[in-house]
Amino acid sequence: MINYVTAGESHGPQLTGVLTGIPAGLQLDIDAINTGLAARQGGFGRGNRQQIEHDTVQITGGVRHGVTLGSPIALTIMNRDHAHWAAIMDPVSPATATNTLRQVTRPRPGHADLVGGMKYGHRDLRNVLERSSARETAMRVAIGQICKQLLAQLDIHLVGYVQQIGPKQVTADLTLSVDQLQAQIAQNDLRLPDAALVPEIHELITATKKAGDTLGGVIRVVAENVPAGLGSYTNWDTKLDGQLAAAVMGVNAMKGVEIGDGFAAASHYGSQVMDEISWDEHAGWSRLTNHLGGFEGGMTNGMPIVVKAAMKPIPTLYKPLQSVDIATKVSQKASVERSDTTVPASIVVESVVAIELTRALTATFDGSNLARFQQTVTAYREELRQY
Ligand code: EPS
Repeated sequence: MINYVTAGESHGPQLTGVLTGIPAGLQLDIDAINTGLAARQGGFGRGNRQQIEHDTVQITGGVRHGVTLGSPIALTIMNRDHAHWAAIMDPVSPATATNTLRQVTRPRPGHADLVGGMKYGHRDLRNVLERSSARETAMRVAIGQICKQLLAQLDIHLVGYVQQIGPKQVTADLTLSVDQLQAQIAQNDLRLPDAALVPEIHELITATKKAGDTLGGVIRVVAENVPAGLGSYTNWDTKLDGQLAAAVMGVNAMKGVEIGDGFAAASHYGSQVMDEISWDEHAGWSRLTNHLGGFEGGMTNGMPIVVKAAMKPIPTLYKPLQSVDIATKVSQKASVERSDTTVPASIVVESVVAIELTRALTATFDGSNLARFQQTVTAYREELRQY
């Protein structure tokens, strides 16, 4: 079963990732991983940090001649900005008067600063913000894009896109396929499936930036051709929708997760929400609708998986909010750190969904070797079709 860990501070030397459990024999497309990293960096509303970084992944373990070995995959993404922080973020040299400058003592409301400092006993809140920064999500995207490549070998495809930015909501066609969605979002710099609102949202972002404020939004991820029966109804902690929700909520700034119709289902009648069952020789078992977003009883049901995430506005504001200095206890404005007005978090949410689906598949089927993994999943799909 796959697992992963990331390490690294935002202005430290590098981000590090270790991914275990990817089958041997997967030909990695490094360019595609880097395309995912570029998507995370790009988009309208990004701050100046992204002009410094050109995120590319280096692979230093678990892969030979471009093909996975089945051993842990070690990944590095360099922080170019570290050059400007070399002394202050030096991992080894003892602290001195000069390399501890730029301390942060005025926590930003909504960020991890204050509680992180309280919990870990840091008096310089830089020790918190360096790790809680969304910079870490670069590594999750690299890992997620590797998982996405494995999923593609099973003909499972997914995409994350933006449905809402601030109050501006796109009325997307919910019947679009992953391919169609991918083609649509590639045509604008907001990952929106409908370009009509792009000029309006550009204006909103520009005005928000001018006002020193930030925006949140809603992200939707769709995954197609996921076999039925991943996850389990037998215990609360084996329900895959719960695991997906935890992974999505684990992305910085997420405050809500929905599966399928989510909260809207609560105000409808059961007859409007349950997806009626059908069967045919070719497609096997299916549902006539997909209100439940591909999940019944905590298990995938073979319909497209639909996950939505609500992201709060980025808490780092150029027009800072009220705070209290942790050194003096004097009420002051929060510290101002470089920030973004909006971020392309949909590629991050897409990546963590890819990771959780890969985890579920590798937990269910022997994932030692890609060819065997594919054969086993194909046989399983055939068995379910005939059930
Ligand atoms: C980010 C990198 C960070 C921030 C941002 C996201 O880099 P820096 O602090 O050097 O500007 O731009 O993170 C936050 C503002 C935050 O509050 O976490 C990134 O690479 O996504």
